[in-house]
Amino acid sequence: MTSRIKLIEEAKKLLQENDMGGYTVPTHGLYPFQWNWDAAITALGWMKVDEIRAWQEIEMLLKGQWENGMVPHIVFHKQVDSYFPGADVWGSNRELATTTISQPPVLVSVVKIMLEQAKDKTLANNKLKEMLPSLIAYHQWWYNDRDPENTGLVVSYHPWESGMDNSPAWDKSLAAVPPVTYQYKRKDLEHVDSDERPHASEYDRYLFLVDFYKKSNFDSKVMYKECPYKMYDVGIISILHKGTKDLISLCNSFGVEQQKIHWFEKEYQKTTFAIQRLWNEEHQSFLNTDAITNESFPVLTTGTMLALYGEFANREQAISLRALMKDWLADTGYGMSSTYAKCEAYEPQRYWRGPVWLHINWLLALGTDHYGFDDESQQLKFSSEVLINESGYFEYFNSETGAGCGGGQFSWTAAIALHWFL
Ligand code: 9WN
Repeated sequence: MTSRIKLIEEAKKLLQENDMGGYTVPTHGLYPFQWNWDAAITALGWMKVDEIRAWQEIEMLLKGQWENGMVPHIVFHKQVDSYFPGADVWGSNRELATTTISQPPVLVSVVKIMLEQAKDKTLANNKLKEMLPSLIAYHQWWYNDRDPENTGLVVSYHPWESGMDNSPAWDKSLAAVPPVTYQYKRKDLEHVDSDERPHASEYDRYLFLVDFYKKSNFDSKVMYKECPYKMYDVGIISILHKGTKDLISLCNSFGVEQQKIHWFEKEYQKTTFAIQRLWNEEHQSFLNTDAITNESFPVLTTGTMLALYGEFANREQAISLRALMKDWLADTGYGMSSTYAKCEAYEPQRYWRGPVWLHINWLLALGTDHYGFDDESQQLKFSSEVLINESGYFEYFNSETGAGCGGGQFSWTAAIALHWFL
């Protein structure tokens, strides 16, 4: 058992060691650039070390924002060879190279927490005034580009966009994407054991999608019409929804014109109704659904449970989800396994098919707090603390043994520990 003071010192040191001068790599080697949702979560950790540096993390991420408002999933601030697929493969053709998809938009909600927790209020208010137009543009992009038919549900174009890359929820839809047939060399396997990473058959399709965006010239109309992978991802929709609620609140506090606020309120309302289409009576859960075939997947994941964080569940649905969560937590000892252990596809060690991720435990705890499910919230927090005490700051953890997996010295794990319980 490591002492609390030592854990705090280690977490702070870790952030400083992963600092590349304004942005933080998730971990050296395996992920040598700035990732979208990692940056947001890492900024929460920086708030406990250096507030100026925390705001800078967000500013650096926003440097990669596209003119259409998209905040990309990776910003390639510097050329580094230890990651595949790098900037050249994505072919964004921008002065500051980026990938051409986004990631779960937790950014606005994090910025709101930073503002609330800031000790230096003048700094926080000034930063917020500066960045609010970019945050507004980011959320407008999601609704305009990813829901051009006004269904109330945005779509995602890539498992990488979900942040939960090889979740079994994507298996069937990804299998329908053609594989690339050329040779390429993965770099992730030089850093991490292959039994913790996605299979080659998945990478072949991940790359097909990257090539498809390039061939479409990143034209949003072409991509919406022809992308061979389109998912109603409950995780993304929930995170976006909560973000929009927070954005409306920020816009009100900072005097943004009413017309803009009303536009977001309408989008918010639309999604509140539309999400009910994804509720499945038999499984008593919201289910990820293929937006091309309309098939929904009865694979229960932490992504589907994020509906609690999105505050989508009505009272009855919330009670069902609570019962499911109780059972889920009882099956494994360290918080929420990324896939429910009773699902056939569950694997305790393989990346997003079973392991526990600390930032997801935290998001789910915020969801349970919203519904007043105190026992589950405390359990999530307690088991997350146990993981850190026993295993340290790993990327993710074996859901049955608690052993650290993937990359070590991992920024978002340390940041969540600093923000949440240290
Ligand atoms: C692809 C950086 C990222 C996280 C994702 C996680 C993993 C990348 C990869 O690492 O994805 O984006 O190459 O495996 O799945 O959630 O943001 O930590």
